[in-house]
Amino acid sequence: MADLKETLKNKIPQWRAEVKELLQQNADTLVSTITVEQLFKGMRGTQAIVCDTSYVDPEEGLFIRGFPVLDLIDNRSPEEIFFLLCTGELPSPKDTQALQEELAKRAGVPDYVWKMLQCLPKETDPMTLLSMAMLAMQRDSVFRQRYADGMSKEKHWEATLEDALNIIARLPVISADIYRGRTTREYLNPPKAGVGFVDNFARMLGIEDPEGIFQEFIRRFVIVHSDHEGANASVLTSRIVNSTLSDLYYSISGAMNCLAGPLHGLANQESVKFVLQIQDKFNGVPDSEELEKFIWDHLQLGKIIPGFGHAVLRSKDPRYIALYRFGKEVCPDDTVFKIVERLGEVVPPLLKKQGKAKNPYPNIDGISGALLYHFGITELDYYTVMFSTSQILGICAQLIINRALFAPIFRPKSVTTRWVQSYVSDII
Ligand code: CMX
Repeated sequence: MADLKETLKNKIPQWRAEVKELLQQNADTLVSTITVEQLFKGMRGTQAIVCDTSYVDPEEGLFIRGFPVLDLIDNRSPEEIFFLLCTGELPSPKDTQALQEELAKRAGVPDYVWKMLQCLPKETDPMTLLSMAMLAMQRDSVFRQRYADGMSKEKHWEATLEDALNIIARLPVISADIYRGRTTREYLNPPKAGVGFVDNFARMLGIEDPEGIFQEFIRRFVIVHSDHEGANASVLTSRIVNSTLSDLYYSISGAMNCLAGPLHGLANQESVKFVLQIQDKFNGVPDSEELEKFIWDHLQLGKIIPGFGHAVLRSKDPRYIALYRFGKEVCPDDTVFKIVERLGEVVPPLLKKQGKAKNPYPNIDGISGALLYHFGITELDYYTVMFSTSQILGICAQLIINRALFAPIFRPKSVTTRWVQSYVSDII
């Protein structure tokens, strides 16, 4: 941790200087405009946020600090990815080990969290449990305590880093417990010192894994979900909450509540539900013609095909490609995987024919749930918890950087529909 903190300490003055210079020389330079359609349709495509941790190229997909995600997927750990997201540099093996050790020290979850989770009704949605656990721990926020003690603005990022490390250490433990609590009601295996995020998370979930294939899957799953720019709905939510100087616990709980929506983090479970519906209807894997008809009828009813399309990407999601390749290696004959594979062939031409979706290709949520299902995690409402547990790496990194750069409170201006009507009529 000393190494992560030291690296950040060395870099932050330069980042601050760069932003200061940009603002001094170009404060009024126009970088984006907004159309009436963007005003009414979720500001889609408006360039309104700076995020240095990752970038989504419409054609090539996710880059993490300049590395295409496919270059990181084969051999990097979540600790390395977190270091990279925060600093822009891959850590040395020594730095990685130091970070792992630091996280292991912080993994103890306070007792009141377990008590709270255990007294909630069994049917409580797992995302609600996760978000409540996050909020419950807010009392431990280092940022909150130091702020109350009069911490200077200069030090905000250090307190945010402290909160981030505590959250990253504890969240896999809480997430695994939520899973085991729902499935077996058994106590979890406590985290082991000396092993990393992935080994612990995979082991604590309690899936039989004699050859370590599940663990390998979890590593990939965490990396592909770790960050996706700064303006997707959940990350943007966390940034808005954090911009008020609310701490990471409040900010991440906000992101989780946002991720729980069907158009966002819930899409992976919706996608598996859809695949299971196909499996039931056709008693297995339909042939291409049967599937084409089924999909076309579905589209004619005005329904969406979960796991396809994207607000920014305009080609096949490389995160989908990464998990598809893995699935092809480990479970090519699994029925759910085969249906996913067939959907990947059949759906894009039909979405193109329908002519509405700007991106007709599969996204990550079109495959991640199918692989979880293959490994025996069949509780679909748990999938978003896995997404969230991975996404905290990127959110924490973004918020540490925002505090380091003194990001101010968000306050765009809203206008009324009457104002827009009057504005456009003046132009005509
Ligand atoms: N199936 C059917 N129709 C779709 C579609 C899909 N998978 N994706 C987009 N469309 C439709 C939209 O509903 C919209 O229709 P209307 O004009 O009638 O409202 C039209 O095509 C245009 O949409 P768009 O501009 O291409 O897409 P948006 O930016 O509005 O929405 C997204 C993006 C992801 C919400 C949308 O593609 C969708 O609902 N996909 C299915 C859910 C999903 O897989 N979500 C996971 C996204 C992954 C991520 O967040 O990283």
